Amino acid sequence: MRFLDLGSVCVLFFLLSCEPACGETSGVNPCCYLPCQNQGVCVRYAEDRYECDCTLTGFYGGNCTIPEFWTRVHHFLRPSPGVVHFILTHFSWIWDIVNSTSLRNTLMRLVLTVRSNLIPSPPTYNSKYNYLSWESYYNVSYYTRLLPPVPEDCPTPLGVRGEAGLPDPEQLVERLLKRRTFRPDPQGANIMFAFFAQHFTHQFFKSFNGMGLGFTRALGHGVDAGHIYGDNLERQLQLRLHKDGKLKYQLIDGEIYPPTIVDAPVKMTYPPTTPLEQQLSFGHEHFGLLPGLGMYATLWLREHNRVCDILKAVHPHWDDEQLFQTSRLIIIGETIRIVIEEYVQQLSGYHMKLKFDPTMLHRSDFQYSSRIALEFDHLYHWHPLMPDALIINGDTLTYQQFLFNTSVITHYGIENLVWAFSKQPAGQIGGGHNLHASMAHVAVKTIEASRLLRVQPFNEYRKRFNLKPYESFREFSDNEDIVHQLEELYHGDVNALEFYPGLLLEKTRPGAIFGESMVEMGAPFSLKGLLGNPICSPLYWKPSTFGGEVGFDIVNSATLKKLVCLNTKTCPYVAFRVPTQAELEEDNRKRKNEL
Ligand code: ACD
Repeated sequence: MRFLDLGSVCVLFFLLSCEPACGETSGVNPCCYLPCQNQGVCVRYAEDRYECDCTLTGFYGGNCTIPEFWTRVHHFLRPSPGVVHFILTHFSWIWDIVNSTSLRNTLMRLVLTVRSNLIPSPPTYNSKYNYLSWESYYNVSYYTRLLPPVPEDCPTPLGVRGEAGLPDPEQLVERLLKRRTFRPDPQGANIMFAFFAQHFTHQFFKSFNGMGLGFTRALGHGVDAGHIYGDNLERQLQLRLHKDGKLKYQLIDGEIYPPTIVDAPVKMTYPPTTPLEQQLSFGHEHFGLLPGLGMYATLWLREHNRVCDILKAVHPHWDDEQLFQTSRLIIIGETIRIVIEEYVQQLSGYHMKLKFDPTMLHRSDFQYSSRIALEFDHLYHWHPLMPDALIINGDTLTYQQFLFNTSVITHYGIENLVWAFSKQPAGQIGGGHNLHASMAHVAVKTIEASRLLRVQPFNEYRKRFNLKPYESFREFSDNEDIVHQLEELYHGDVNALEFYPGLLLEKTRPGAIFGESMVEMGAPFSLKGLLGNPICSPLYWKPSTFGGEVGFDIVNSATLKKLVCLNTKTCPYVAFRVPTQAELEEDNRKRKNEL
C-alpha cells in the first residue's frame, strides 16, 4: 500500500468503526453518511463496508478528502465567490472601460467555462438511479440529478441527518417563507421580469407528476421553445396555420392574438366556467393561468409570424415547413440572447456586460448537450417574485380577478400590459417571508417532493458547488427570527437544512435579490443549458441555419425592447427593471402625446 492511501484507510476506519459504534446508527448503509467528499462516489461493498471512488476528483484518501498537489495550488489561487461577486458589482467606472475592450470577451469566456464545468456532461444520475446506468443516461423522461438521491434504505430522507425529525413543510412555509408585507427586489426587477421568468422556464420545467416524481414532459431539456410551439408534434400541428410557416392567430381590433381553442383545438387547463372565446390556445397548456404568460405568448406569436414574413420575402420558394422550422430556430436564438444579455444581466447585478457569443466556446472542449436537473427545477421556484396584486392602468387586480382571466390580455392590450408590468416592482426572492399566501402550497409541495425524491441536504450542494458548508444557522442567516425558527425546526443541526429552504432562506447579499448559493448553483445550470443548445454549436451557428444574414442578424440583435416594439403599434417603456424617475417621466410624456 502506498503511503498516500494510509489517510484513506484511517478515515475509512473512523467512519466504519466509530459511527455505527456510536449508537443507534449501527447496521446503517454506510453511504447514508454521505462520506465521500469532493465528488467521490460512494460504493457499498458489504453491510457496513464502502469505498469512495476518487478518480479524477483531484483528491485521494478513504473519503477523497486529501487534496493532490495541483488541487492545493488551484484552491490557493482561486478567489472566493464573495470576492468575485464584489468586484463584479462594484467599481462601475472600471467596468465601463473593460466592457469596451476585448477583456470583456476574455472574462465572459471564463465565466462560461468555469460555470459550465460544474455541470456533468453527459448527465449522470436520476431520481431512480443513484449510480451510473444506461437507463439514467438514455431515458430523457427523467430530470437528471446533479447529486445522487440518498439511498432508499437510509434512516432519513437526508441520509442520517434529521433523525430528530424534519420540520412539517406547512409549518416551515408558514413560519419562514410566507409574506408578511411585500418586500421589493432591491435590484429593481419588475413584473415584466417575473412573468418572463415564468413564461421562459416553463419550456424546460414541466414536471410530469402523472408519471411519477422526478419526471418531465419537456423532452427538449432546454431552450426549444416548446412553450410556444407545444411539447409534441400533434400540438404543434394544431397550433400552426400551415401557410407561410406561421402560427394560427385571431384578429381583435386589428391586433394579433392567440387563437381560441375552437380554432386551435389543443388541451388547455381552464375552469369549465370559462367562456369559449376566452379559452385561448397556447403552446403550453397552463398559460391561460396568468395574463403575463398570455402577454408573452402573444408577443412571441407575433414575433414568429413577423419572422416568417421576413424569411418568405428572402426565400419566396421555401415551403411552409422550412419557413416554420427556420423561424423556430431564430426564435430560440432570440430567446437565448435576451436571456443572457438582459435577463441574467438584471439578475446578476454585475457591471460587467454579459455577452451571448457562442463562438467564444468554439475552440474549447465544451459539450453541446443539456439535460435539465431536478435540483435546477427546485431551485427555480421563484414565486416570491410575484406581487400582492397586479396594477394595470390604475386598476388593482387581485389574484381572484386575474387568474385564468385571458380577457385581461385583450381588454388592456399588449402595450398597456407591458407598460404596467415594467413599472411594477417584483418581490425579493431570497431572505424569507416574501411568498404570497396564494402560492404557499407550491413551496410546501416542493419540500414534500424533495423528501420523497431524497434530495441531499443543502450543505452537500454547497460543497458540490465549491462553497464552504455552513457551520451554524447564525452563519447562514442574518435574521434573528429566521435563525431561531430554524434552530427549533431543524433541532439545531444546520447539516439537516434542506436544499430548497436553504436557497430561499439564506441571507441575501447586500442589496441583492438572493443569496450566494442561488447564484453559485443557478448560474452553472443556466449557462450550461443556454450555451449547450445545439444552435450554439459550430455546425449550427452560421447564417445559413437562420435563413441567411437576415435571420442571423435578427438573432444577433435581439432585445426585449425589439420583441415588444416590433410587434406593437406604440413602443412603451420596456425593461426587466423598474424605470428611473427620468425614464418614467419621459414615458408619461410620450404616452400623453400618443393619446
Ligand atoms: C454568472 C452570471 C450571473 C448569474 C446570476 C444569477 C444566476 C442565478 C440563477 C440562474 C439565473 C438565470 C437562469 C437563466 C436561464 C436559465 C436557462 C436554462 C436553460 C436550460 O455569474 O455566472
